[in-house]
Amino acid sequence: MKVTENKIYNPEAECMDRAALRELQDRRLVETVNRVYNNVPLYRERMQAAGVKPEDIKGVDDLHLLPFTNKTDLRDEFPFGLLAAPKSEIVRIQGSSGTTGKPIVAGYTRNDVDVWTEMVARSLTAAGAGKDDIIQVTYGYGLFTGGLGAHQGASQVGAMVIPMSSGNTQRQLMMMHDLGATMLCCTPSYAIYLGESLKELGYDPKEFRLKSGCFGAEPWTEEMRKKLEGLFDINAYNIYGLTEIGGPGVAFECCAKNGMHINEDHVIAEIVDPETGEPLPYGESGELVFTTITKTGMPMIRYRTHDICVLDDSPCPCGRTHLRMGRITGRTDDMLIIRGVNVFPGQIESVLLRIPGVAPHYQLIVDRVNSTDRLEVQVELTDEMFSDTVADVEKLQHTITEQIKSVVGIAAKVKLVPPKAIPRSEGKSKRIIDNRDLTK
Ligand code: DLL
Repeated sequence: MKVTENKIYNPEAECMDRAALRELQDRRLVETVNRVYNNVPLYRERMQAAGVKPEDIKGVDDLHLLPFTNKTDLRDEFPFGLLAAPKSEIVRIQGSSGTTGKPIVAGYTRNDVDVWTEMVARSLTAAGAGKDDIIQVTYGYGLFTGGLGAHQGASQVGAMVIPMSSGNTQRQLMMMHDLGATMLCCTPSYAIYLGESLKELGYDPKEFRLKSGCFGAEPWTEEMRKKLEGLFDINAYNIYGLTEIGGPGVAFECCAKNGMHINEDHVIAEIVDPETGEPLPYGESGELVFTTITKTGMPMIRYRTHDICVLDDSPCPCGRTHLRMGRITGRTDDMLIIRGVNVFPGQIESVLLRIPGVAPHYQLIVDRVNSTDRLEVQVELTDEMFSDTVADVEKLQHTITEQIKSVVGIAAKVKLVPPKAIPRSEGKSKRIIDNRDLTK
């Protein structure tokens, strides 16, 4: 494996003395709290209900006094209710799956896009990127933050960007080979698929110039890292982020490959007990909560990510002083990530409820076949539909498949099952059967 040099994009910020960093966070938090209190009714009302005034927040030590925000707030305030800046200041909309059929959207000002770009530039630099690199971006371009985020960061470090977007494995490999890409940015599962397809398509891995990859947008494991590094003879780095906070680059791995540095001059991270919401000490596993302290378009205060991980404040040999987060080991809600796309059972349900002929009973079965996630949606037919002609049933199956594709954004296999075939439960119905083994 090629050795990655320990390069730091912005040493002044990334290696800042922790006491100075704390002062910076205190100041930026106070600014942010005032901004949202004065401009966003939801924050003002929540703070008033909790009996907290902006002047009560003097710094990070007071963070716990502030109420949480959640994905449902973005849904309820859709599309612009959480903006803290006039719409005329918003230069970009990015989005991701909501808990129902509608996506949630986040508005970014010019400042927010610049902050995000800097965070990705830091991430790519930590993975070895510089102006001599050729970076193939295979994350999807669009509302999803992966493609544009990686693209902006790659441009910022002065690299040559190949904006492939997702899909078309043969073409991806051809470009990677012919243009001599040195870095790959995509989901880890797709990277494995590309690596496995390489030999099948008659390429010799030695003909590739790839030396590293920045992989994220879905959970992965150390086993997957080993596999990826072997397939391409590269260094594989983890990169984390979410649309609401600032897309990819919120946290990223350095050459120590031992947790992802959180860009703490832009966000404050906490771990809380998912049940009680009480903050937990570093080292304990719990729900990750972020507060943005430099965003101006849609700042987020104590945003509950539903991602489970641990925070680590031990010194890192790379010299960066920012806290590290461990791999995401689970979710506190029912969100699934399938081929990098966030999927909520509620989205599928909203599709099914609109289609006559199906009963509101369904199950989602997720498998991983040859490193690729597969989703099967089993849907119960109504009694009337069950006695219909085969042609009608096939038409229905086609309609459901198309609508899931258009609402959720992924291809699912739809299997229609007879009435009462899906097991009923006395309590919460079991909607998801996830057969993927994320330890491999
Ligand atoms: O997935 C942003 C991103 C793009 C990150 C490209 C990294 C690379 P969303 O679509 O809003 O944003 O989904 C955010 O994806 O809350 C996690 O559950 C999951 N996730 C993102 N990165 C990782 C990772 C992008 N490295 C949600 N490991 C988050 C595990 C991840 N899960």
